[in-house]
Amino acid sequence: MDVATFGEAMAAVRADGPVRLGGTARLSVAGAESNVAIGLARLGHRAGWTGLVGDDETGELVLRTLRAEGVDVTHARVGTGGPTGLMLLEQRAGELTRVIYHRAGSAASFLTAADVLPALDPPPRLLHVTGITPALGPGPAEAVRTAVRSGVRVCLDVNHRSRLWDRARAAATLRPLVPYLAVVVASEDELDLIGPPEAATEQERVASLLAAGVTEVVVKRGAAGATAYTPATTAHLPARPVRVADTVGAGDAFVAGYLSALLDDLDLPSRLARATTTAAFAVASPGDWEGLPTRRELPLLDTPPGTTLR
Ligand code: KDG
Repeated sequence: MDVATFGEAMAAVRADGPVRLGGTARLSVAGAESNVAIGLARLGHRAGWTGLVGDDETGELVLRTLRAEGVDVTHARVGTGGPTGLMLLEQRAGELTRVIYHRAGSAASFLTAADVLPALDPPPRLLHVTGITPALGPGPAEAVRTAVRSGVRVCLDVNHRSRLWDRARAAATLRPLVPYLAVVVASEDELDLIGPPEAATEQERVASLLAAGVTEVVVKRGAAGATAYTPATTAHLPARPVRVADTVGAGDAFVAGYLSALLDDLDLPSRLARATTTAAFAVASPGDWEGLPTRRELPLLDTPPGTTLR
């Protein structure tokens, strides 16, 4: 396996307007880690997702979708706890999307270390985890703590979800993971959740993470692009300009592109180039992952706007 990941994958219902007004909506699948797994599979990597879904039709939807996308779900299973989680997304005003979760007590909140460890044997080249999973409950938090200590090279995307927990709890949970991390991905406003409390600037936070053994720190800046730091070098790339269709999932697309280039042994600027490209595909297409590119499609955004390929 190239990349193993685990977390909560949910049914996602995207409403055209405010949920309270009803109207049309579209049913799909969401989940930060499963989005990354799909992105990597589309780029031709062997990606496996582990998690618990409910014994219900939306659980079937999750597993069926991941299988159809070529994600290995050997270690995923129907849990004995609650239902598959549900996430509603409403287009609230212009490009402002509001998320409503129905995931407390979901199947995924019963995940334990025992559920995820089999996916790390034999060890994958990379393990990808996010800061969402430890917010789901004590079992998932323990699963993350145990998995990151397995000796596999770990990428953590901070992915703070303020609807799940507050920043103080997130920081107290995530900071102790640092000694086990190889790659840290965070948006500008998340870096303080993983950097040391005494650090005041991005440079100090990054320096501390690198000193603790993290080999690369990647800071996402939305439309302003991203910066990647290693102990030896720094690279920055602006975001690719695209017409915004849906920004949800762009961060996961970015991670998929970045890890794909890392697995391909590309240099730092090329990792950012692939990451900003996959993120741009996500931003330009509705849905969390539906618009993600295959490897052959990566150059498509190099064509001028309005191009028709015949
Ligand atoms: O990263 C996109 C995610 O927000 C979405 O797929 C669902 O994992 C999710 C979450 O917790 O918000």
